[in-house]
Amino acid sequence: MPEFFPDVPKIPFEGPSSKNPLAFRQYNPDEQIEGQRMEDLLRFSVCYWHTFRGTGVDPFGAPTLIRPWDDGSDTVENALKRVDVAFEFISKLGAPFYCFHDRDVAPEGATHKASNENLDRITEKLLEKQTQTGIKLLWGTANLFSHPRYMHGAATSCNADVFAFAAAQVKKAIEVTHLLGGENYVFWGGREGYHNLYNTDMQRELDHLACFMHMAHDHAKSIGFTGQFLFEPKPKEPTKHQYDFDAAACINFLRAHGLEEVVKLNIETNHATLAGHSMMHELEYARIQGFLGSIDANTGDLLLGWDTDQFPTDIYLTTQIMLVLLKQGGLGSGGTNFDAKVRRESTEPVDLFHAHIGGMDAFARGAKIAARIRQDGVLDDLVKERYSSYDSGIGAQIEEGAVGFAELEQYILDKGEAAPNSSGRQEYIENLINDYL
Ligand code: XUL
Ligand code: CO
Repeated sequence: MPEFFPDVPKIPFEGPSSKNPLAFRQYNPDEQIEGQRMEDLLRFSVCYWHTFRGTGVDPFGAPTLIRPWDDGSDTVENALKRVDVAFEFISKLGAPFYCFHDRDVAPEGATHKASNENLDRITEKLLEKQTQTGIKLLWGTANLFSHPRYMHGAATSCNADVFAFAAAQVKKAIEVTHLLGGENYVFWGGREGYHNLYNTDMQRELDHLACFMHMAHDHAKSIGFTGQFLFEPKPKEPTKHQYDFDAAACINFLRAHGLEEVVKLNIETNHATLAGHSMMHELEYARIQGFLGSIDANTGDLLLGWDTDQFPTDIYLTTQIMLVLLKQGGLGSGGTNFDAKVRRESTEPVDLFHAHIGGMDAFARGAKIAARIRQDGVLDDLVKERYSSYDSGIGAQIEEGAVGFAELEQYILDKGEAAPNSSGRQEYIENLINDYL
């Protein structure tokens, strides 16, 4: 079997003093963090779409990325070869998982039947490679946005035939995910949103989306697929308004349509920032309500307003993410999927390794920092102290539901004025965090 990355060995852990660009400085799979192996806590995943299908094309220019193994055709032969490339890459990197959309791995055919046959051929090879290498499928999904039929959306399309086509496609994608032992199945809204409310029946579109997800869940159950369903928030792009805008909108949608028991969220950094939130906010909001399922690890650019899907290298960001993930005790069946692409100027195959090594090291470092912060209890102590007025007296009575407005009015009439506020100490806390970085 020819090697596609002949100059790259299996990436070793060499520790912080290493000068080897093809080594981990921080990510050491067996190292324990809060009683879990780093590999089991972080559950890194390589995404098929950016890493093996990205070409460097952008709205202003042609492909730039050099991928010697790829003949550029959308054929089954080329797709089969890419499977070898992908598993060599993921094995050498040492990531335990990968993720894909149906159309990333296999070409769309002239009919749904032909597409399914293509997918079956590739799935067979994916399964063989998974068995050979031990690499597992974190999640599968269906591409319901690239084909022109999905121009008005898929489950929210005004065209019922398109809804039916999308259903057929997701049925197959769930079956393939099940066959490959996928641990989750993702719904990212793609074109489920609108550009213009004058021509949109929002109520009907949202009802259709809910009906679609119920059908998906019914089918998953009927074939014995027990993987976690995940809904991925994103506020805009490609539509002006995506229905899965942010964690709050998604959770509301799921609860309003009786899907809260069967769907959690897959939260992506660049989507959080597009929605005007920090990633930490989105994670914490989802976590406190029991909806934090998995993450798409990437980052946007502070100066650009679109979904740049860059690899995460900011230690503040990864520390904040890990503070929330550790509070939850990890991601369960979820993982840390690099939904990120190398810049179109990073043209060589080896750049894919630099990108993933950097992302994995940034997360490992963030995890270690977050664990130290948690071990010292500095934030816990500060937060506990800040809310201590609710631990006894009137505060405890409020939390217990033992008082109402009348009792609280009497309390204030008797007291005259509220107790003085203490300092929020924001700058002190920010300095404290810096001490750990
Ligand atoms: C798009 C995006 C998707 C989903 C899977 O912005 O994040 O790749 O992660 O469909
Ligand atoms: Co994503």
